[in-house]
Amino acid sequence: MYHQILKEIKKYETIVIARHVGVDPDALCSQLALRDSLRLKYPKKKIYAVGNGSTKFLNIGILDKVESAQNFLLIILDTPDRKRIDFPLVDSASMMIKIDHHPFVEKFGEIEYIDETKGSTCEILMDLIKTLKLPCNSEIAQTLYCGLVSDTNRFLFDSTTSHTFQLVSYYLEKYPFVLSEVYKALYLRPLKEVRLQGYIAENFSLTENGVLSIKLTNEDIVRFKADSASAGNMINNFNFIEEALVWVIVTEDLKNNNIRINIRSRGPIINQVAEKYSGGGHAFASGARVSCFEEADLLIHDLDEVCKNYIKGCEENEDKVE
Ligand SMILES: [Mn+2]
Repeated sequence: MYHQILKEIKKYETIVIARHVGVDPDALCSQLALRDSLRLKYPKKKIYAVGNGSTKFLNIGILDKVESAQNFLLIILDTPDRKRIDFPLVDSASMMIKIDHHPFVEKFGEIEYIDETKGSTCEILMDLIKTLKLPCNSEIAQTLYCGLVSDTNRFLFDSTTSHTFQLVSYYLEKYPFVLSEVYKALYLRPLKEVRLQGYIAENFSLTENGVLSIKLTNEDIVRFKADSASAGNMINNFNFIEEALVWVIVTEDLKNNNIRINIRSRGPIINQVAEKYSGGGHAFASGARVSCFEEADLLIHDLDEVCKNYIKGCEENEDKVE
C-alpha cells in the first residue's frame, strides 16, 4: 500500500499533512518528518504540515499556516476519526489518505493504512520512508525517533517489538543523531510541574476495584502556574502503582470550557469507556472530554465496573488453571 500512497503523492502539486487536535509528539513528529522528507524529494511541490502547535513542543519543529488551498491531497496522520482532524479545510481536500496506528473508528480516507500493532505513527513512517527510499537526514531521523520514543513511553509498552528496534537501529546508524537532544526536547520540565506532580500523588483517591483518580480544578492549575494540558500529560508518570489497575487525571480546562480526562490502564480495556464520553484512544491509553466534574464521576464509576469485571475474569482464569 506504500506504493499506492506514493502514486497519489506524485499526482498532486499541493500536499497538506494534518493530524489530531490536542497535539502530541507522535502526531507532530510524524507530520514534520513526512513533510521534510517529501520536500527533499519534491522541491517544487507545496507541502505543508498544519494544525495548532504548542509552545511546549516549539523546539521539535515549526508548523505551517494554510488559510486557503485548492486541489490538494490531504494526508492525515495519527487520527482515527474525522472530527478530530486539526484542519478547518478538510472538506475541500481533493483526496484523503489516512496513516494511523489507533484502533479503527471510521473510514474517511480514500486510502487508509492502519497498523494497530505499531506503537507509534512515527514507526509506520520509519518503515514507509525506508521502504519507498524517500530522502532522509539526521534531522528527520531524530524527529521520527522523538515521536516513537514518546508514544512508546521509552519502549515501555508491548507494542515495542524487534521490528521497532531494527528500525531505530537502521536510522541511528544511517543518519546519526544525539539521543540526549531528543530526551531534552521531550522531558525537560520546569520545577512547578514537578511540584504539581507531587500534589497529584498526595491527593489521588482510590476506588474499591483499583481506579486511582484526581480532579484538578482551574484554581489548582493556576496555583501551580501550570496548564490543563501539562497536568493531563503527567498521566504516564504514574505507571506501576501496585494498587492501581487504572489511573485517571481529570482537569478543568477553562479555555475550552470543559473537563479533560486522561486515562491509563495496566490491564482492563478502557477505550470503550472513553468513547462513551466523547473520547477514545488505545486499549490501555485513552482520553475523553466531559462537561462537568459530575460527569467525570460517572466515567470513573464506569471504569471501576470495568476493573471489577477484569478482576473477576482474572480470578476465573486462575480457578481454571487450578
Ligand atoms: Mn500516536
